[in-house]
Amino acid sequence: SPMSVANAKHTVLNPVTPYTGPIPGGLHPGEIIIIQGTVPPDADRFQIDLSSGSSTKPRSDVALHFSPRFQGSPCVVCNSLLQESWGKEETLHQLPYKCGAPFETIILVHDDAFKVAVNGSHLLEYKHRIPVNRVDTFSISGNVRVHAIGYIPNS
Ligand code: 9QG
Repeated sequence: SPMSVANAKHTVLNPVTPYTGPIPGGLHPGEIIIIQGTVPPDADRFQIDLSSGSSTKPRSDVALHFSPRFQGSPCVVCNSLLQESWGKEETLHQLPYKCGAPFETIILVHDDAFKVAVNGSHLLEYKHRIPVNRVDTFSISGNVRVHAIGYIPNS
């Protein structure tokens, strides 16, 4: 059945960006994060990061860096940051976001991968490089307005 922010156990409304906050209870397989927002006109890029802690110095490991890019050849770049180094990028040359338009992004946590859907359609899968049980922090930054972040627990 379709998931919406109405199903969320915890919701963060209209956060100021860049936003970083705790994922309530940490992240577990079966859980879902819903992000509703709007891409401003003339956006270059924004990014969603699921991290292990919120340290900036040294920078915390990022399990999922999800980066829609609007300039040049439109794409979505995913990667992980481990011990302050980026790994190999996984780039999808497809961009379901539109400058000036609202969106809904759903991140589903599976045992082996994150699955990301945008506006009701599956977009990509990203295999875990960092154990999900280390992820406890959500960030969103760049050219984006955020209306709501919802956390839906695994039943
Ligand atoms: O550019 O690519 C993802 O592979 C880098 C960017 C970096 C990431 C990375 O500079 O930018 O997108 O968190 C970061 O440092 C973001 C904002 C090869």
